[in-house]
Amino acid sequence: MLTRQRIKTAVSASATVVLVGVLSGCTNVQSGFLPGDDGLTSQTDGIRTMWTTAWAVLLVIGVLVWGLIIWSVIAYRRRKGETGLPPQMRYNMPIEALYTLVPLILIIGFGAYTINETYALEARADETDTSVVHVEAIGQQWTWTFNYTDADVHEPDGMPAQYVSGDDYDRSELPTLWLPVGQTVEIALESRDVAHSFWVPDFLYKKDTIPGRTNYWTFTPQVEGTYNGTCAELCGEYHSMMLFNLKVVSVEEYEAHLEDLEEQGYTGTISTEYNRNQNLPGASASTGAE
Ligand SMILES: [Cu+2]
Repeated sequence: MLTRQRIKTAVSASATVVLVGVLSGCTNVQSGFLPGDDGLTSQTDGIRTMWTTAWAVLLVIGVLVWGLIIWSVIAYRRRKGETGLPPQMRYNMPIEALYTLVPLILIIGFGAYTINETYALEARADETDTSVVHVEAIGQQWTWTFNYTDADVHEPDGMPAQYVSGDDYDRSELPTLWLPVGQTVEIALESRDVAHSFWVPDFLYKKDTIPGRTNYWTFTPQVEGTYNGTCAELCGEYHSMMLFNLKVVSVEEYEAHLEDLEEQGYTGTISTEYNRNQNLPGASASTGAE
């Protein structure tokens, strides 16, 4: 009896700890412990919902499994005076059917959900839609080039983050990509040298820039603000300095910024002419015979 009492106390104590933990981190639980606020882009809410749904489902299953393990360890432990093996059972059809079916349903469910969400995230803009804003982000060791393809202007040369001491650096000196709020944007992602990755943590999405190919990220920024961006692919010695700003502004401010760039002489785009790789697959290789 005493043991049963102890088990009850232990169970209710751990339940209290879990509950307090969950309640005290309530806002974090709602955000799924992910960065950024709701609705920052047309994609963030879908990504956040997928993340939190997956965690919720798996946590329920986890609690069930851990509970069953702990219960059976305690309930079927060897008692005083017991010898030999416990009764050996061969199989239990209903339980075997259950633990085959439940994982199957889970895998199919998660698979379908993920594929669906991925197709939505990867959808390109309609080519005939003239309202879509086209920009180009080119990764290079260890900074970014930003071209505004529609307006045929570019941002000034980017610089790797200049650390003053420790993690201290001036964000205002980082290359900055401006985007208009509420407009669908298609970012063409390219690389001049090795694989990099264009990552805006608050937007809950990142995409690699691969030498020799163009990736696209199509979305609508929905909230004005300046967001931190970084390279998410270990790309060499100064990878950690490969930072940028993403500035989401009103359409008027965006237009004014493009005009500014033009007036300051940042016309044209800095495109593939500065790529370092000359030996990409499919490139017409100049042979040694020449
Ligand atoms: Cu990089």
